[in-house]
Amino acid sequence: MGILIFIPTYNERGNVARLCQQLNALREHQPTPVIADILFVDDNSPDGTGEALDQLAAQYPHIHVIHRAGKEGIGTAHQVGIRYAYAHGYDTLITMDCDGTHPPEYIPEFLAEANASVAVGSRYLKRNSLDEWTWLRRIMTYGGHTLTRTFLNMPYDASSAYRRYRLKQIPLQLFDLVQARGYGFFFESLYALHVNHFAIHEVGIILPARGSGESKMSFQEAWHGISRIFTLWFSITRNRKRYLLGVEG
Ligand SMILES: Nc1nc2c(ncn2[C@@H]2O[C@H](COP(=O)(O)OP(=O)(O)OP(=O)(O)O)[C@@H](O)[C@H]2O)c(=O)[nH]1
Ligand SMILES: [Mg+2]
Repeated sequence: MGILIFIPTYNERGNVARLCQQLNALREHQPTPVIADILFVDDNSPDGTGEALDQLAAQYPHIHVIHRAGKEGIGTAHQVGIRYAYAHGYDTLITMDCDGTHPPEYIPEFLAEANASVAVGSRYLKRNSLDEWTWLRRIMTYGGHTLTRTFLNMPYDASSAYRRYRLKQIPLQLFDLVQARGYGFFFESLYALHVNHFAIHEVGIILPARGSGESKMSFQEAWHGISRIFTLWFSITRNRKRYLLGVEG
């Protein structure tokens, strides 16, 4: 039994302490305290996020940090978090961004959902979900959603990183099917879960604008993400069984 909250970081020095404070406050949450360990994977952020995290880890025994040598992508960071969670026997994994756009107060709702293998924080269930976002970021988000709905045939918010996985219901091999190293990780992993009939539940969330620091969603990253949707679509059109668990190929 145990909950791990996983958070990837790259240049989030101005956000880490506040997020840890908010997550620690959930330990007193009523009627259901959220007692969770927290794992950060930092990619040697030039702004010193790694050192700030080391200080937090020294202060709180339930906070852990993995340091990687350089920026290796958000997708591979999530793979590290997922593998850590399985290796340490956690039965529930929550993943979220560090920039303040994923308010921790939704975590009790993610945990309360009892049946689905995956709960996804969705930006498309509430009208005012993206009110604080710039129009450019909204267009990118809706554009990506239209593509994943159309080409991957999934109704969910497939690029949302705010998720809850019940690891005892999902074999680790499911994540071996995912190849994307960047933002494509999110729709590729959700696609693999979807085609293997793992129950997916959506929780409507309202996203504030990013806290301090800058977006890592560069034009190049966005382009990689879009081309990954088409690569994935091409690959599943050629081989429908490519993402089925237990099927070679
Ligand atoms: N370890 C690691 N973390 C990353 C990397 N790229 C992004 N992140 C983190 O992943 C989370 C999401 O990144 P964001 O820059 O907020 O990207 P986004 O949420 O898609 O876009 P915006 O919120 O519009 O900026 C943040 O906590 C980042 O610090 C990376 O290459 N490695
Ligand atoms: Mg963000």
